[in-house]
Amino acid sequence: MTVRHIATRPFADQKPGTSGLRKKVAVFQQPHYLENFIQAILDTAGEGLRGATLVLGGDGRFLNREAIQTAIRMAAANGAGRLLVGRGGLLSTPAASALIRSSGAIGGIILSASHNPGGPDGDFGIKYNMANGGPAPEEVTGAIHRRAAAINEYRVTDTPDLDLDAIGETRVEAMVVMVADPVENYAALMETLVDFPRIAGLFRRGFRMRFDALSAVTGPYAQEILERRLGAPAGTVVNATPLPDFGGHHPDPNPVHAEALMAEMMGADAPDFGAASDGDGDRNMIVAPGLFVTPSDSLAILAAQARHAPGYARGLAGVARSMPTSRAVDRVAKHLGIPCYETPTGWKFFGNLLDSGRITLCGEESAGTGSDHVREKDGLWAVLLWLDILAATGKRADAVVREHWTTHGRDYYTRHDYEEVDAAAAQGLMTALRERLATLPGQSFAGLTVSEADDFAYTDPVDGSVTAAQGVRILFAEDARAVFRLSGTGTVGATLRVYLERFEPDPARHDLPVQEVLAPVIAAAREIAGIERHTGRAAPSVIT
Ligand code: VG1
Ligand code: CO
Repeated sequence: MTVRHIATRPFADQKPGTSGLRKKVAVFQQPHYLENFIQAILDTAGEGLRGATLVLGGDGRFLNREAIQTAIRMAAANGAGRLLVGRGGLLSTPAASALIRSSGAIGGIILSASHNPGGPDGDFGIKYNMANGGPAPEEVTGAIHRRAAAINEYRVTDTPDLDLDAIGETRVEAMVVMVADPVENYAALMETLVDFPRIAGLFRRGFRMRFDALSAVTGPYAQEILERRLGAPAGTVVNATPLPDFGGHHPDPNPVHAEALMAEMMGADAPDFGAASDGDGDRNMIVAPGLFVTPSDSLAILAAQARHAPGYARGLAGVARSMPTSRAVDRVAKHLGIPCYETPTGWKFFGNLLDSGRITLCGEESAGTGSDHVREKDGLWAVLLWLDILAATGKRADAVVREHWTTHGRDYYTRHDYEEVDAAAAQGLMTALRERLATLPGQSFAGLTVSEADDFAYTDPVDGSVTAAQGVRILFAEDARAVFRLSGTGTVGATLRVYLERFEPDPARHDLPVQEVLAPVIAAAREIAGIERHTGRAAPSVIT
């Protein structure tokens, strides 16, 4: 076969972050940039790649189709045996994870910058998932980075572009390429986890729902599952066609960026349930009529109620949350008598816990929830589990949330993001904060007294690996907490994330404005970290 060996030089910035390599589209458009990174992935897969199956798909953003064609030519040139590609080059992240697992692939390449904006001026990204369907762990992303930093050649066939829109099998030299329906395998998996006839009954009885796909990859999945298989009325799913620029949407499902859904759910004629997903379909946002459900609460509620769904009727082995996620799920775990693990931010840290059977459910404050059915967070799965719980209990979504608070107490929660801050200033803030940690306990700020302060380090209970410096935690004696860390997914400057929470056991105080309840914690956090002094910012750019 005709394999071309192309000479290249390393780029200094090909270091994967929280979830793969994310850069501005223009960065990926530099000659050899994409090819270098794909070659680094394939080199890291090594001999195992020869003759093996790989999964390939993306979230449909600008550059997706071109990058898919390049990846196909490179996989063939590097000796892969079979490539499973989603039709149109599409695969949501959880669907890719499911396909890797069910096809016996050695891994998968997912093209996505997830919740980051798309289009020619937006972001692009690429990540590698392992045979378990999960994001490559730290030692593998480290190896990919080292390989990319030393690369001098990549291999590619000179075959023409494939037709990505026709389902079927072709060959690129010796490699078989199968273009498959991106939804089918995923939808079949969902049918094994939740009770489809029971949810269909809900819709038959007039239950109204709005799912906003934000013109990103979940549109076709939500239409097939909600409208076609479960019988929700046509039009339940809006913004259902994946567009290269997401129709100008910022495909991040939170109250700020999903403002149309929020307005509808807060309105007089609100549907019974609202949901949205992100660019690559792994995040979910849940809105009850008149009430936004924080992702931390959603995780806790799903953990408390999962047994209603057939896939979880046997109960949960354990649960896990990322460190900045509120402690609401810890209370449920205690109540159920099951272990609760606290991991660094990023789904890759849940992999070993899921693989070893230590946990069944896990989640992050950033609208990520998932279970052991795949090794990624799964937006539509969380929506379906919510629907099944509503169908099984016959309760309204807002009632489920309020009853949860009455039983377990409410963890008031907010996240303040300071975006596109000068990178050196942000680092300076974190360094200064870390240096002060030992002196903080006992001191008071805005009426709150620091009880503990540390820099979170995680020891993986399965392989013993240690991941240090994952964010600063400040605990207050008043049962409140502030967490500081820098984002690992941004593409411009640095983003400082400040996570703020306070526990309230008294049901008479469960309906107060969130920012008001948290005002002392917010003030204390600003003071302790000297946010304005370091960043020049008097207020966050996004509050969720
Ligand atoms: C963010 C979130 C994190 C999530 C990651 C990837 O990372 O905080 O919880 O796992 O995005 O999600 P960071 O480092 O920017 O805080 V996705 O849907 O963008 O793959
Ligand atoms: Co995502």
